[in-house]
Amino acid sequence: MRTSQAQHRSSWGLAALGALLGSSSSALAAGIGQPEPWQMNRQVPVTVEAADLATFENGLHWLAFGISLFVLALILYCVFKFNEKTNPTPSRTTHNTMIEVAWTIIPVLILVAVAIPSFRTLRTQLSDPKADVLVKVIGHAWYWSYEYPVEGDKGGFTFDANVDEEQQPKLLATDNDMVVPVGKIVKVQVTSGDVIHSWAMPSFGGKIDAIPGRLNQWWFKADREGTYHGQCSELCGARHAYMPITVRVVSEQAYAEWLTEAKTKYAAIDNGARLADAR
Ligand SMILES: [Cu+2]
Repeated sequence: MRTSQAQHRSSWGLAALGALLGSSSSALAAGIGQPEPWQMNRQVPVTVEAADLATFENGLHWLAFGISLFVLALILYCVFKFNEKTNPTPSRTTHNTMIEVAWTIIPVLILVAVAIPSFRTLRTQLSDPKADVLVKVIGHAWYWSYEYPVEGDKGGFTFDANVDEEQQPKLLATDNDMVVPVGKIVKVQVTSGDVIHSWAMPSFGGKIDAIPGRLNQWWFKADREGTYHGQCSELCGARHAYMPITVRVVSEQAYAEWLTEAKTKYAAIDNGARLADAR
């Protein structure tokens, strides 16, 4: 009876553990292009840079975990080995050159090891590759506008993207989306018309400030078609939380079709072609 009870209990325990692991692994699996409830990790990366960032971040977590364990072990060692009872007459040592050199050099080496992949990622992000598509992004209180400059017979329009509160995902959808082709280098030139905003796209692994009077630049190459959501990430005022970013990554053909459509659609709204031509 006792055995069967114990077995019963342990099987319940296993089931609970399984459920916990299952739920935590689903909590770890983040959404594509948008956050998910109970998400613990980054959103699924769709650019090489975003994947690099995720790998780098995971590595850092393990490193910090290892260092914490080491420090905890040292503390426990001191607590048990050098307490009043086990060590009634403490040593009066005040200096130990070897240890002092080691605890200076080793952290420096760790930081240098961390800096190498960090600077490498930063250098890639801030490099200036030849763009296939250029989009000018302007932050306003509290919406974004996008300009597609004239390129041959294409482009030459501008449009605003306001939050669409009727659409899902809630507060992440916009009435007009920025559209770019898949697998192409998209350069965004980011500025602001009023206060500082920040154009952030988690799935692309990037974020860049939109500063009035300054033109910031960033690029991405999305490897996967889909709809990706981001948000203004610089506290910019009352409706800061209501200026989402939606980027639709589509096939080259769909992009060409959208360009033609958009030129007519947005020119009809606010004479965007004339505005973009003037710049
Ligand atoms: Cu903002």
